[in-house]
Amino acid sequence: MFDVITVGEPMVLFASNEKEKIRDAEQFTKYTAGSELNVSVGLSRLNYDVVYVTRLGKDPFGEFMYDFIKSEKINTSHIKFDPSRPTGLMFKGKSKDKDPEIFYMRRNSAASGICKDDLDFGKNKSAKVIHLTGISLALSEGTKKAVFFLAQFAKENGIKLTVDPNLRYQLWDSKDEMINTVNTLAFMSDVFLPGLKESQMLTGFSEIDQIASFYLNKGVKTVIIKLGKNGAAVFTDKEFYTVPGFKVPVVDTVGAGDGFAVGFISGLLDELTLKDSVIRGNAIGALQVMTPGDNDGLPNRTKLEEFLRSMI
Ligand code: KDG
Repeated sequence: MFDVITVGEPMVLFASNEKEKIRDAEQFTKYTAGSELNVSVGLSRLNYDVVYVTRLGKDPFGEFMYDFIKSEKINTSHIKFDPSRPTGLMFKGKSKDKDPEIFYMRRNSAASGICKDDLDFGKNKSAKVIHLTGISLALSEGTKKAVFFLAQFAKENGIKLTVDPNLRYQLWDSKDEMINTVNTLAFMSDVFLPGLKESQMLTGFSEIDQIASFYLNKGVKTVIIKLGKNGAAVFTDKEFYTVPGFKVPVVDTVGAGDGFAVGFISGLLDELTLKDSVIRGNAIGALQVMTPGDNDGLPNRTKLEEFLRSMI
């Protein structure tokens, strides 16, 4: 029995050390990135058994990535190498008060060749949570099928499904296709985790209660709208409340949503209350924005507890 299964594309990330614009940057630091990878890293650091399904190129970046994934003790049983395609790359400008410039080199990457056949879990049919994002829906027809296959697998096996829309406009041909596809996945989720702007784009509504009703009426059990530094708004069919965020010095905002997912999912796995899971989500989101990479701020249990104690 796994704790969590997820599928996605890992990328080697080159983050500018000083310049805001990638074209002006001369020095970069090498990191790893990819939303579902970040979530896998965070949950593994909290000692969960996470199966991360992906494909890597048989190139120096794929080898670097594999070593990183192994060093993070993520379950590698569903990672394949594809010698015919490259590992995805991502570049990031430096910016602490707005979203940084992002440039991808990921078209036809090894991970865009992920397909349903990569998702054979044999007799080990069970996991406690499946976590999916809209990024993998956008990479190729194969990754889209893989994501919906896993969503259906969650439904059929009574596995909790968490979905983060993670809208990446650069990856979609059309806005309508993005909205329809991501909403189809969102409607299957038990817990839907959009950011405020994303949820406005996906529903056409501006108010959080209208947005939440839109998804609750489709059968989603819990809708959590992430409000950045203001925390998160939580909606179920019985209750609504907001949980304030933690005020921390921001170095880079990328990865905050993945940090939130890590904290929230770990709360579910630890059987915390919904509210305490959201507090943990806010805490790990805050820890992640204090570092320049996309997963380098994700804590182990000791660091998480220290942070929560320091914030009282
Ligand atoms: O959520 C953080 C991700 O956006 C980042 O690590 C890279 O997966 C990524 C993407 O597609 O932008």
